[in-house]
Amino acid sequence: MIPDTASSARQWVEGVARLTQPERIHWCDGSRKEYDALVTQLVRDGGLIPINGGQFADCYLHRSDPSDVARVERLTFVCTANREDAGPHNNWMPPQEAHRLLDGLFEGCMRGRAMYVIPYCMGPLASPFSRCGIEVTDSAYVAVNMRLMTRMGGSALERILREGEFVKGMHSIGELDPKRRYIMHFPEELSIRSFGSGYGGNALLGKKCHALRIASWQARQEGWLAEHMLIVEIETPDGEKRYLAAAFPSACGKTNLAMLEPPRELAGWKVRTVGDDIAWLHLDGDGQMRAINPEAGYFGVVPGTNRDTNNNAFEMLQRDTIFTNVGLTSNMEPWWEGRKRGAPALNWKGEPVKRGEKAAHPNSRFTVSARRNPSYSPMAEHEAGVPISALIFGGRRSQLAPLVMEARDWRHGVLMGAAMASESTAASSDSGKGIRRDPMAMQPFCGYNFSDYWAHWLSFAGRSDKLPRIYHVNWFRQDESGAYLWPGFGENLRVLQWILDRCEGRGDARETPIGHLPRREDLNLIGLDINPQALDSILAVDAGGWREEMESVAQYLAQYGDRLPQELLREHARITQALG
Ligand code: SAT
Ligand code: MN
Repeated sequence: MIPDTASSARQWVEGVARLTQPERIHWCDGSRKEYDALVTQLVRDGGLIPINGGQFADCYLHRSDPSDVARVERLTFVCTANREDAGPHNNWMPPQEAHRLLDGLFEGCMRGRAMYVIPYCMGPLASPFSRCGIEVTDSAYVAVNMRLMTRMGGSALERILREGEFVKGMHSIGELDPKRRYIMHFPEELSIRSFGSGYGGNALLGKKCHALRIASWQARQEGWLAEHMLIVEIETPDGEKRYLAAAFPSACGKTNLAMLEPPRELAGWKVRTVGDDIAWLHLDGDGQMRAINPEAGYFGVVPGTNRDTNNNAFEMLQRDTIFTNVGLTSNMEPWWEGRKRGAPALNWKGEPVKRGEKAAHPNSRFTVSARRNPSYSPMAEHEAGVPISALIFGGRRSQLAPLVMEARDWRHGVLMGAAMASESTAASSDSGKGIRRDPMAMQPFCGYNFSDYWAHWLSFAGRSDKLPRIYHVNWFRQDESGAYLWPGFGENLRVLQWILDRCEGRGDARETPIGHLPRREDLNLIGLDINPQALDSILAVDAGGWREEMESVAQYLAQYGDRLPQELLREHARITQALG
């Protein structure tokens, strides 16, 4: 199991051990036996709390440090040799300086602790599109989560030894001191160093750090895309399977859409999950875009999950799940806002719940293997990935953005993605309040200058004439009283139906300056309980509001200066002009 001393993997791990001085080194094999042993040890040390085994078999609760409950963008850096390559949207530090700082932090940090060596593969083990990495960590919680989230252990290590190349991830929880916390990326070295946090997105390095920040850099060099997208399979009543990939910011419903349950009126349609967070997109030899999900599990937002909002997720959480920062009922069941059953006794910090206080942290999470999902698509294991019919962008916008719109061509679609904006959520501890621009839902995750990223996106138009169509959706419009205008959840399938109809050249639409929008009669509304005025307002185009929006997009894009692709500006000018 432990590789040869001559291998680059072994040499790198030994170098890390010399720096961090662990008491012992544990090479993870990824077996169930090892997982159970790590869980037992975590329970003994208080890192995991067993949950009532009656309802929830083999489920545990982890309470993170109260200062460490979400990603911290302020402390996340992309360290490229040339500052411009990281771009204005990333924090940057010269690589040498970053290494010096981190060497200081990592020096001796694992004294008296075990060091876990986690070889993992992002994507199906046999897929040519998959990429491997090794995460070294002093957190057993990270090791058990990585086993649920990735293809981890012996088979990944075999592939690493065969290929000789892997992403090097070094992680230590340090003292969990927010003042000594950094999540640093070195795309040119294919390496990641994360110190001082045990939280998912900062500590499970295969996920955002590798599969998005480092992979987006590699993808640009190699001609593909690493995106913050779910991948969903939709089977029509005729048995035709279609695949969509959709980018929404964190905590905006990717997991719910990926696990959507069709409403009763749409019986005969089936929806299955390929991925809920990340998609790696490639063009095949015919110019067809195909997607793989690099992950093997879900790290999803818990609050709001119930039988009505996401029955598949609710089902899968009953077994082999690690909950982080939820509350507990008096009989040790996990509890969260929107669970709809029972009452909390303890909050996420383990204190008695006070009246009016939330028991679960708004960014509390579940970690569970994708195989537990009743709607998991077998195609998620397919080496060649799934063919993508349409790409969808979306944000949480209480105003302006209509229910759905279609870009008139690829270039317009790239601008739609670049102009995305969303209200902030609890997934990041420092994104502030209000609306922020979040291009392609990649603001926190794009590992290189957005100008170059948009140029890379635009370049696909010259490489294929079979590219997927591009759409923008918004499930979150509200009226003046704050009530949602669209029911969302399962009913979103009606919007996906229109999108698929359009892709097959069937569905109708009206042309507007901001794109093609369905009229009321173009949507399948059978059995849908919705107020006609509400429907009209989410299908309307507010030209004045859009003129202001385009002005704000222009201001946002201006910060990218001369590096910004002119094509994007020309597209912006075309739409502004059309708006009059
Ligand atoms: O914390 S994660 O980045 O893993 C989840 C999210 O915020 O999308
Ligand atoms: Mn995410």
